Amino acid sequence: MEKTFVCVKPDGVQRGLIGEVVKRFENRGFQLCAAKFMQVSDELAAKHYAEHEGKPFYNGLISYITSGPVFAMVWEGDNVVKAVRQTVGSTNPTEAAPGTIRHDFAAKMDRNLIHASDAVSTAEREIALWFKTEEIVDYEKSGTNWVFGKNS
Ligand code: FUP
Repeated sequence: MEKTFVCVKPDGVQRGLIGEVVKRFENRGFQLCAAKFMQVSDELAAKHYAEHEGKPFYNGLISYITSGPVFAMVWEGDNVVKAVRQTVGSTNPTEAAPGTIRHDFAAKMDRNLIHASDAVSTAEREIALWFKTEEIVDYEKSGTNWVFGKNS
């Protein structure tokens, strides 16, 4: 099944929002496949945000993501990339829809709490960057059919 990469950024960790984020994805029925609490190195930050290198906000972005520990995760499910982005909300919290994580807990783009992969190809790249293959746990989650079952 499809997988995506999600990371509670340093502001989310410091504000005690790890549980809130995990709860929202559990509530939707997605399956947690991997998680780790870690300090992001400058090297990992640069690889993760390589597409933004040279932009005016790049240096600040690297300082932000390395400013404290993060909680990195892999989630699995049908259309999980799109669904997780929907729950996360727009990059700018003042444009995020009510009910999304960024709307409900953030106020500006420089402190938008959470990262989630924006496409299946991005998810594959980010999961490989942040996790070793053996850190991804493959298991049967009970009740999966009640979330992802088909009627035909
Ligand atoms: P997202 O995928 O929603 O995290 O957004 P992007 O990949 O476009 O941007 C990554 C991060 O860069 C955002 F979380 C916030 C930051 N950013 C800025 O600070 N200024 C910008 O103009 C664009 C992005």
